[in-house]
Amino acid sequence: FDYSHAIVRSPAASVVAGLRAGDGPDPDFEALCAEHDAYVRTLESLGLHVTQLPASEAFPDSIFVEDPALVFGEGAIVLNLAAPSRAGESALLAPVLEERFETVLRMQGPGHADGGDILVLRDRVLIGLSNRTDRAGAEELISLLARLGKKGEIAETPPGILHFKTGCSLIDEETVFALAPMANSTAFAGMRVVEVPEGEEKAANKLRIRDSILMGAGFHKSRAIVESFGIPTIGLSVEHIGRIDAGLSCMSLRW
Ligand code: CIR
Repeated sequence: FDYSHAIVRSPAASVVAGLRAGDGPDPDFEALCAEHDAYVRTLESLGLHVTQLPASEAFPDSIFVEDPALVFGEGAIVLNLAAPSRAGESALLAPVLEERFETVLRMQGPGHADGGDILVLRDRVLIGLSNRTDRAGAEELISLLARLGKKGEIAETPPGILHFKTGCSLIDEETVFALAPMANSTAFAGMRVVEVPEGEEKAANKLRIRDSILMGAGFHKSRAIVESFGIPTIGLSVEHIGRIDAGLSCMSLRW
């Protein structure tokens, strides 16, 4: 969690047409920008050096920089995104990573993987299969992770959940906060699993940065659970970001 750097991308006006599974309302552009701004300021206030990339109108979902790449101190991996409207985001981000990392590996396909499906644990990297991450992609990713000295492991994302991390996040290195359908996953073997309270499903995607946890504002039960671990929380509005199926982890790459 001891990150020193983050990359984010400013929202483009096209973000209001971002992908979503349901047919809910569009986000409001100004309100979404305010949510994004507050997020960036929070990362900075926690001591991260944040690079803010320019908005890209051609890619409505490109503010979700977590999905086209995986980054570690040891190097970066450019991923193959499954959603056709997002596929070009990898090429958009790759040069930015080339400038910052000595080692940049690339998925070649034919498989796909989204960063939102990847949960980095202390001793292994979980890759959740989902509508965006297929087995071929996960297997290719395991071999790329091995080149960075990391062990990848395949996990399942329950149906109806966009990304693996839509349904879970870490409280600390031993503790995962997970939606009920994921709580018994064998992927979390050896860890403590705390269930997300009913009615607060959108609180599952939190973000631990150093000694704090960023979480959606208003999820009082979840906040009390997290704080019972002695970790201060920072509540951020995710109402408009949430309208396009996103949460807090999606908006940055951290290392
Ligand atoms: C999408 O469907 O791809 C975007 N509207 C939301 C992506 C959220 N990303 C993430 O959870 N890592």
